[in-house]
Amino acid sequence: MLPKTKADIVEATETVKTYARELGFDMVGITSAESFSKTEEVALERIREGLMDGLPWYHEARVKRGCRPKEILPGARSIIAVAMSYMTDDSKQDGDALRGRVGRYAWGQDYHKVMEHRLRVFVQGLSERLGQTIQAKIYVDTGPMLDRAVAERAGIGWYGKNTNVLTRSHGSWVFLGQVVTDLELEPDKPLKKTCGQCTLCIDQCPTGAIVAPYVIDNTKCISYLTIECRGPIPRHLRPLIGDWVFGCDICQDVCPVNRKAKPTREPAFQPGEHGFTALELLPLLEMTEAEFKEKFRTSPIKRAKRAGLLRNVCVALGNIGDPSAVPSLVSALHHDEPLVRGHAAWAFGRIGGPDAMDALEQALATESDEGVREELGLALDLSAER
Ligand code: B12
Ligand code: SF4
Ligand code: SF4
Repeated sequence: MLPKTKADIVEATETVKTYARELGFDMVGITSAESFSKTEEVALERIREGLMDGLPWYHEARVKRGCRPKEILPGARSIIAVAMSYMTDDSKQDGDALRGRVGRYAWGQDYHKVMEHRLRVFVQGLSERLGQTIQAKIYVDTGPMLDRAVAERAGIGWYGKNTNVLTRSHGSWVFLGQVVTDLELEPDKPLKKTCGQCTLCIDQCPTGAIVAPYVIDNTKCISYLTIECRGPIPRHLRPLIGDWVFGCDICQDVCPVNRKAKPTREPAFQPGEHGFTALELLPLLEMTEAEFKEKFRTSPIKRAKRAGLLRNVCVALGNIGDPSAVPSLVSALHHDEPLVRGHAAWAFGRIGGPDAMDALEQALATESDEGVREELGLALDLSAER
């Protein structure tokens, strides 16, 4: 193939950007395939300091590979970074059912699937438009690359102190993805914006998970605790989770940049018929495995797995503290998963009252799991104090 002229590169870059927008990506930027050396340093430091604990799949080898695009795709020259908004209106919840909050990113369909499919169409179509076969690797939170670092270097947005990438037009309510490719394209420049003196996200995070500007302690973040954490939620953090049952948006809800965020154009991210802006809690406690799989089939919520979601539901009910939850929570005290039984016990301890005490004593008489027995004992002490 003949070497490309500057004009060819500019034309190809224009084609890439126009086509990405045609396919519904709200933002598109280009960066080189050079290594992300500073990012690698930062991420390895986070791992060594224990700030990424709890995510066994997030290890040093993964970070190193993800920060070296030419190891991912030999011959890589450019990375096409894309962002899609998931900002939708809060739908009004009628009635007085007990509800738990869901992170906005999970209100609609699973973005991994939606964006990955769209990027496959993009790469295919691009090859046709440019008249050449393109080597490409696609990622949407689906591989070792650090999606935020790519987006920042490609000028899509800047790092907020809550570590999210903030964009001018859509705030931080954007999903990020990228295509590593052998195409030669004109790189964009990173933006020069910063958070300035603002510290709202740090001040408002209920668990103190933003331990310094741009640094999250994963083990304290409600998003980790309600989505990725597979075991018990540390007891001292449970009261701070409030009514979040999947993810957390507090550090984004308070962000002034997000006040002007434009809504998404993407129908798949609308809560619609199959989406969830909030979950009605009590029916979830009765849900079978098959019902769980069916209800959350196309939703990111399935990642928590049924036991994890029910654990979260128990924590939220304990924090809401409404005694009308007691009859449903009794069934959770006898759930087949010890994880759920233990957190149901904790919820009873928080709600307190004679009915809760009775339920706890009856469960203690038959419970054989040591961890759950400990939870039951602590819950009895707590409800006795109330
Ligand atoms: C692990 C992970 C998590 C973990 C850890 C979060 C974290 N902050 O690291 C948990 C489970 C807690 C999590 C939560 C959420 N996540 Co998440 N997560 C990831 C994942 C898989 C890797 C992130 C990572 O590498 N973290 C390690 C640290 C080192 O990287 P970092 O936070 O990006 O840090 C950068 C900056 O802090 C910056 N930096 C560091 N020091 C300094 C210093 C200065 C001065 C500056 C300017 C910058 C700077 O450089 C770092 C490296 O790029 C990515 C997908 C991917 N493959 O990249 C999604 C991803 C980051 N998550 C995403 C989302 C949507 C969320 C949630 C909003 C979901 C929710 N509602 O609950 C929350 C937000 C919580 C928060 N405040 O970060 C989006 C973020 C989109 C965006 N606009 O930024 C991503 C990119 C997925 C995607 N493809 O869209 N997530
Ligand atoms: S997602 Fe919630 S818990 Fe995590 S850093 Fe933001 S405000 Fe804190
Ligand atoms: S709340 Fe303030 S400090 Fe935090 S990300 Fe937004 S602008 Fe930056």
